[in-house]
Amino acid sequence: MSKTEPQLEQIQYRFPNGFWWGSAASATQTEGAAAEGGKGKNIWDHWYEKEPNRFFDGVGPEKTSRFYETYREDIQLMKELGHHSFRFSISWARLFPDGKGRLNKEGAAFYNRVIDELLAAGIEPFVNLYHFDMPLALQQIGGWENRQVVDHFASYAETCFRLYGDRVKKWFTHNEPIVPAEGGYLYDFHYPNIVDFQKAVQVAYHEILSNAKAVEAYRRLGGDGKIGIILNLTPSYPRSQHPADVRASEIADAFFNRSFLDPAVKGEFPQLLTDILKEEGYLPVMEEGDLELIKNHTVDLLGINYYQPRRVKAKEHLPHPDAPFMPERFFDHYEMPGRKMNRHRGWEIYEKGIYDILINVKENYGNIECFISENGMGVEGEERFRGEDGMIRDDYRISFIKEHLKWVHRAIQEGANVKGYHLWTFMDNWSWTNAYKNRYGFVSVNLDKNGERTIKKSGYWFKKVAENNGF
Ligand code: BGP
Repeated sequence: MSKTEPQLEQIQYRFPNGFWWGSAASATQTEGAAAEGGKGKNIWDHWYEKEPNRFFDGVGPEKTSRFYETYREDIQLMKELGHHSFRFSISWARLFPDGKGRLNKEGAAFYNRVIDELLAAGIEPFVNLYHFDMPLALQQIGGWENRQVVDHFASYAETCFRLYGDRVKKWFTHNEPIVPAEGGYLYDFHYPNIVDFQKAVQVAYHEILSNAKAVEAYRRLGGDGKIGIILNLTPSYPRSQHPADVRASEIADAFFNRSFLDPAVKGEFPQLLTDILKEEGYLPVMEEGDLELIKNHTVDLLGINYYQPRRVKAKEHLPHPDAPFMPERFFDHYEMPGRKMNRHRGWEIYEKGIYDILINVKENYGNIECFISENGMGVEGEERFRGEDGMIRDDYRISFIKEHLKWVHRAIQEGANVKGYHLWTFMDNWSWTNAYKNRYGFVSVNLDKNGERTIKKSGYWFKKVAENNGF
């Protein structure tokens, strides 16, 4: 060690006691064993069978990172990295192969083992119920388009609370519920690849209703933990302060953030969004009592996923009058010159965005208890950073996390009620249609060596951050 190097690490950014350091993952992206253990098919299994070409390098969801087999070893690695908490999702089709009716006992037992193993390792399980993975049998009756699916979801949620609620104290109804609506019904990046604004609105509305019904079930059963929702909040920045640019950003914000944030946290829909849907003739079909149910069943805890901002400007060209109706009828995307990019994923990196979200939640959403439930950097070709000792030196990921954490720290100093930080993700996993193109993990997964795990430099760094409660 050189003389100039400090002997003791200086902690410049210290976080509140008990801050939750950990990571997040989802069932379809990690478990593999897609056709094993009695699991039913979900939309990913089905879509891949139909159109394998839609997936990077033709890699599908059948094996992914094999967590179904290796969860014990993986949880030991989490422990080694000093994780306090870990969020995973339950695969609806593993628990209910048809989405409803018969419970698959083998699937139920698997999640029991995962939960017990986490607890034995001193890691708190955060359990999410829906992460983009509609059981195929329910998609065949319309998925979230069909109101019956809302009730099937509520009974699935209730089953989970009964099975695991004695040990799981942090529940989440949905992860990024806007994604199934925009991916599946507007922008063609999720099954069923429909482009239909009216259906997208109905899907989103049903997801919101299903959140309220699950919250209702949790409270009715006397759940003694917290129930929340995880939203991807993308702050909408206008190109300029010109009123037309500002208006464009407010509308984008209403469509993409407030659409879920307002009903989940405040129990009501933003007026601006309701006005637009009414005026354009796209209000969803609702039933009597729905709005009251939503009003009375808001979440206790908000998970915030943050990757990138959304920059917009006033429209420059009017859309063709016959073109399908899209949110982009009200704004254009704006490519800010000189923006910092993660070119592998094509996403802008704007660290201050995380602070802006937290301050918005503090000021406009009653400072609800929240945490960063996902943040991370997907990088292609990380093997080139592997040293002779076998470790991937992902310094770019360490600085990505640090720069975001500095802003989280500042928000805390200004009173934001943020309780933790979870990286996306623990170990490299299957990124939907990007499959294994971009790697996000603290731990690498070598697909050529039967999924061999090795801890990356960021994993060791994060371990110290968790131990020191700061950096
Ligand atoms: C979020 C999802 C995750 C994860 C992550 C990274 O939207 O909740 O499931 O995949 O984004 O994005 P991607 O995998 O598309 O690169």
